[in-house]
Amino acid sequence: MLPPSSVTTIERFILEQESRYPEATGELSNLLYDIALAAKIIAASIRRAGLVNILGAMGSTNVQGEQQQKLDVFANETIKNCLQHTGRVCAMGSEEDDDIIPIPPEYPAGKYAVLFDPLDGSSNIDVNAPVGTIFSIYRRISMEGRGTATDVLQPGCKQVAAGYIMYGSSTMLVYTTGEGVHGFTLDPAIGEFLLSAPRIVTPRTGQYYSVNESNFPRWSRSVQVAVRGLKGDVPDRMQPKNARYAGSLVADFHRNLIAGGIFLYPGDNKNPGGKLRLLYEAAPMAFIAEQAEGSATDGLERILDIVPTELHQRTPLVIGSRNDVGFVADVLRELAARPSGAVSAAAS
Ligand code: FDP
Repeated sequence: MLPPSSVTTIERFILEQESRYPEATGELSNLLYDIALAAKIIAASIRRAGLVNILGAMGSTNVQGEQQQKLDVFANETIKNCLQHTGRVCAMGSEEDDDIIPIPPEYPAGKYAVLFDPLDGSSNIDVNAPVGTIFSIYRRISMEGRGTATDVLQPGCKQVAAGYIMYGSSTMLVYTTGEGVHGFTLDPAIGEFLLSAPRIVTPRTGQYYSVNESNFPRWSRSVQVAVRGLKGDVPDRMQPKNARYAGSLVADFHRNLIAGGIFLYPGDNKNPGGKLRLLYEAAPMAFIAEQAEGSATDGLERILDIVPTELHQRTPLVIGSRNDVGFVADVLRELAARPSGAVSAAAS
């Protein structure tokens, strides 16, 4: 077999990016490797998840007599263990933990705050469908010592990096540090993430819309009209789209990022604030979407401008190709101005 002529590992790529900034200390680069390491450990564990029926269910005792952890707990602990001892992080926040996660006293605190959803879409695990990890990195605001709530409660526009790992037919890590969006595929044979999608740009108008339409009766009329518009109700303004919904944000977002499309999780009359978490899901995905020339809104406001007040705050989310998100935002705005009216056939 011939050696590959040009393979870019994630390490080489991050180092090359870092070398453009002579003042960079390398801490952010190392933090990104720490996350990549956690991703490899989680990916290996997910690959074995389908064997649990044969080898023993999660949460039960395995053949060595050890207690097996559920995958979401395992993913959460893995990320914490990979980040807490390095001296690069001052505090963490996880979708799985109620409160801010302090760095243990025996380890030094660093200059970054990291937020993560360790295993998003975890209901998909049981059916062998894709799941993901989402992460978001902020520079700390507090001056010294352990991190505080101010370090983790920052608006998305202050992120220095964000990304996700999709555990699908292959494992992909996609991230941005504000210089475009880059994708890497894990080569399991050598255990390295290799550059597979440099500088991802999402199409201006997409082919797909992704939304849980079983919530249709509980949506406001304006959301109903906007979703009907995506299906072809106002053809002069929006060509009909094809539906795709996996029920796993990372998988739905990733498909739309590459092929073009829009993902929506609006509020409804049961959950007016929506379902998805601002800090662990919406803000990091919004940073990636914008860096790929897409956009993200809660219907009224740019996601990246929302200032969080709570760690587990939820938000409605409309994210993806710029023209599609713009269409939905315009319809919501038009109907907020005249709630019982119809949308105009042509864009205002
Ligand atoms: P899950 O509950 O399976 O963890 O926020 C979590 C999330 O999945 C997203 O990944 C997904 O997009 C959404 O919820 C799916 O929610 P619905 O089942 O209500 O459609």
